Order: sequence, then structure tokens, then C-alpha cells
Amino acid sequence: MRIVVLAGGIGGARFLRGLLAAAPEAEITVIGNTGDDIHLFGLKVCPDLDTVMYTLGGGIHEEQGWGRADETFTVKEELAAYGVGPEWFGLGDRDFATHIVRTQMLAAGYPLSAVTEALCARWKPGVRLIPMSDDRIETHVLVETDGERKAVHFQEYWVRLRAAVPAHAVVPVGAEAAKPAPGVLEAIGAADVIVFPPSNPVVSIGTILAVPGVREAIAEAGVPVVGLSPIVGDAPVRGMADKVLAAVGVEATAAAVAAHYGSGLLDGWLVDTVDAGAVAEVEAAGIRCRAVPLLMTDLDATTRMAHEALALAKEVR
Ligand code: GDP
Ligand code: FO1
Ligand code: CA
Repeated sequence: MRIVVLAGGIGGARFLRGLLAAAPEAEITVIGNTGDDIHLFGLKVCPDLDTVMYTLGGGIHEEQGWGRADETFTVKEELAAYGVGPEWFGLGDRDFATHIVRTQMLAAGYPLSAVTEALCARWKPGVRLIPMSDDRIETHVLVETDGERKAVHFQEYWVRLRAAVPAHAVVPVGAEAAKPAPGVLEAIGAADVIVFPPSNPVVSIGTILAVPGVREAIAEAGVPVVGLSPIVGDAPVRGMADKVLAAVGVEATAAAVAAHYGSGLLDGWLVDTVDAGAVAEVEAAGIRCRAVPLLMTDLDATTRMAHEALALAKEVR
């Protein structure tokens, strides 16, 4: 079985652990979000690709969900001593090595997809991890501070501002002119099932879908497309997805997120048991829906979620 997963960082990566356990024989291709990417200190940082790579490769800081385990911050402290920031973004020493290797390879002319494959040769994530595009796409958020509107990089909005200022729009800058990375459309075209894990619908999956050709390829793949809600009990399980959903005019409910993807894209949707009341509404919108436990508390619970997603895929179409 060939499974394609569109993944952001933590939600996508944790779900993939369960999917690998649920379908050990499957060939899994992960299309990773690169809209969160940021250039810092002359280095290219790809938080979501790294979160997937470290999580599946055993290098992740488990409690934090991003960055490396056993991390130290000497380089960051030394940079700060020179007055060189930003201090609000915590790049650790071990993590720095990844960004140095990536930046060096990019400067040598390798595309990001090839660089990601090279980094994964070390981490062996057990999936094929492809960035959504080799072209630079950066998510910017139109925020309002002190009565003034300005666009900031997604990381500045999320990490420095903690999504605590009004956001009016989310823009994947560069997306219109970008092409899917080699292998992206091919993997979608060859998939037996396509899964939207409980990743952020706006700044993770939404950004991947903004790469020209990706949404169309999924809609036309002719295979089941199933998703799992990142919203449980009308709130994100983690993070501030409610804030970016509001910025694009979508309510933070499991049913509203399903409607946002729409029946043209999504065939099946899993909501948590606490949202069982939303099943009828989702089904009325033409999307098959089931209520099952959706908290990734441990590998067993996550594996059950992956089994449910694959079972739902068998039911639809
Ligand atoms: P990010 O790039 O690190 O923000 O990660 P993703 O975009 O892949 O996933 C973020 C989303 O994962 C958030 O909106 C969370 O609500 C969701 N999430 C995190 N843990 C869980 C969980 O245990 N269950 C569900 N259903 N969603 C989760
Ligand atoms: N998230 C934070 O909230 N604070 C940080 O200092 C931070 C540093 C960081 C460094 C490397 C990396 O791969 C991810 C990092 N993240 C950090 C997470 C990252 O910003 C995520 O993209 C967002 O949290 C949401 O997607
Ligand atoms: Ca992310």
C-alpha cells in the first residue's frame, strides 16, 4: 500500500509514528510543509521538515515536540553576547549542525529535496520525506500592533508574538510562482490513500495545498482522502491553530475544519469522541465522518488513530 501524508511539524510527526506502526509494510511518502522555513544567521532553518525527521529518527526533544533532545545553547548565547539576534528563536547547538549542513548543500547547488534526502540518510525516518517545493515559500501573517497593520514572518507571529495579536491574513509568499518538488505529484498520483494528519489546517496543510498543482492532484487522484481533526472540543489540542483559523474566517471546530477542506478534497474525516455531535453535520456536507479517540497520548493511542484513518479510507469511494 502506498500512503501519502501531508505533514506539518509536531501533529504530523507524532501521527506518522502511529501510521508506521499501523502499516509497517506500507510505502509512506510525506510531503512536508516548508512555509515555516526561516533564514537566521545566514542559515536555512526548516522547522517542520526537521520535526518530522527528528521525531521519526529518534532525535526529537520529546516533551517540547521540536528541536533536539539533549540540547545545549552555547552558540545562541555567544551570538547574543555579540548582540546578534533574534533571541526569541531558540536554535540549539545540535540543531545548528543540521542547518549548517543544509545551507552548505544548498549553496553548492543542491535543491532542498536532495538536501532533505541527504539529511534523512542519517536519521532514517522510515518514510520518504519530500519538501512540498524546492522553491522558497514563506508564510507571512498580516498582524495588527498598536493600531498598525504589518506583515511579519510566520515564526515571528507564532514564536515571538505567541499569536496573541490580531491576525487579518495568512499569506504563503512565493507560493503562486512555486513548483511542487520532484516526486510530490508523482507520489500523489501513485497513492492508494492520502492522509491529512492532525496538522494545522492553515499554516501546515493549507500551505502545502497552496503549492500550484498539489490541491488539484489530490482532488483528481481518484483515491480516498481522509483527515484527522487537530481540533478537539472546539480548541486545538496544542498550539494556536484557532488564531490562524480565525484569520482565514474558519471557526475552531472539527466540523468547520472539515468544511474548510471541503467535500471536493476530503472523502473522510475523523473527529474526537467529544465531538461526536459534529458527525451528522460533516456527513451532511458530503464527507464520511466517524468519532474516535483522537488524542496522541502514547504510541498505542496514535496507532489506533492511524488504523481508524485507514479503515475509514476503505469505507469511502
Ligand atoms: P506544527 O507545525 O508543529 O504546529 O505541527 P502540525 O501543524 O503538524 O500540527 C499542529 C496541530 O496538531 C495543532 O493544531 C494541534 O491541535 C494538533 N495536535 C497536536 N497533538 C494532537 C493530538 O494529540 N491529537 C489531535 N487530534 N491533534 C493534535
Ligand atoms: N518554537 C517555539 O515556540 N520557540 C522556539 O524558540 C522554537 C525554536 C525552534 C527551533 C528549531 C525548530 O526546528 C523549531 C523551533 N520551534 C520553536 C518550533 C517551530 O517554530 C514551529 O514551526 C512552530 O512552533 C509551529 O509550527
Ligand atoms: Ca509548523
